[in-house]
Amino acid sequence: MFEKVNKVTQEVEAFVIQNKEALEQFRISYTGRKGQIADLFDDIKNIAPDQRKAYGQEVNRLKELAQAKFNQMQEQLEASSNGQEKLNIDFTLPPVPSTLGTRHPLTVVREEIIRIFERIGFNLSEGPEIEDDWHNFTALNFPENHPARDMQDTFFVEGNMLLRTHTSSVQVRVMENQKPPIRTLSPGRVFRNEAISARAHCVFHQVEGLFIDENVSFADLKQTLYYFVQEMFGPETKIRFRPSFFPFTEPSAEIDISCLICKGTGCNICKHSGWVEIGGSGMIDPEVLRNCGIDPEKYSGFAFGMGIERITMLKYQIKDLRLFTENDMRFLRQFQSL
Ligand code: 2U9
Repeated sequence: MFEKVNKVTQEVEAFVIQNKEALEQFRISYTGRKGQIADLFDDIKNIAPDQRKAYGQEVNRLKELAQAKFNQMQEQLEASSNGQEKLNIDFTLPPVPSTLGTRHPLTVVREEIIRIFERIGFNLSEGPEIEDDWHNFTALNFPENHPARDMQDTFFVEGNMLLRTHTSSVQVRVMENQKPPIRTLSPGRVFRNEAISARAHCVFHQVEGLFIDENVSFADLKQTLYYFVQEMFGPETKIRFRPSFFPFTEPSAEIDISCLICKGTGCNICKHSGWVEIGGSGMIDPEVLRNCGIDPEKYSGFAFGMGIERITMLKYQIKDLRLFTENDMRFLRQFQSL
């Protein structure tokens, strides 16, 4: 009988457990309820009474040995089961192509504009898309009968609430809540009641800048925008200012850059003028400063505004504004990935 115990002990010690199937086989053969160790315990009734104690101790030792081996191998196999699955991968197979998204071209350009102005100390400001008449029009010197206040140009929501037609309303809020010096950039979505075409949309994006301090002059405006144009469109790009009119700036100027396509020699894009318009600018009207609680005797400032769609179309030679909202993957895939 003791020989049988020795034989099973040797078998248990020699049993190689490499995988879950072998572990199960080990359990069935040795540690399980109907395994060989259970049989050995049953055999105790056939042992001479004076040897039963020694026999019992031997079989118990074997039982502990087998159970310890089972537990250890079970733990090891569980710990390495993930690794085991990974090892089954065929590394010679071609990789599965990753489906990385791309950033929308308007996002790419908006972030580039922000980075350029951040480098010269501009911070970012945000405000509501649904505005009141004061922040969108009155504070900015729009006369009572100005055409922009007409239903045909502005989406009215209820009473004197409307969808902002420019992000200047954000800057009015900044001026009302902060003291100069102010250097802020407000990118955002704006709304105008216009028919959708290749050149116009009722929802588009603007970025406006505001710079207010003591002794700010038109020279500061020109130098700031010159820096922006060089950074955004390249060092070869020229800039020019054309006199204009806006209710909220005086004097006012339209901003043109030399045509990126023909470099100023004349082509279809610039209608053979050599110049393309990128936005507007001017010195903040003293009346607007006063409306927003800033003393125009002490402070002066400049402001500018640009359409992000327009800048993007010029930079990437996009001919139709509608491409920005159609979400055609063939168009979107051409832009920078995340
Ligand atoms: C405050 C005072 C003045 C912002 C300015 C423009 C000129 C301008 C247009 C460009 C193309 C809008 O997207 S567009 O249609 N913007 O021409 N914007 S000056 O002037 C401000 C802003 C805020 C308090």
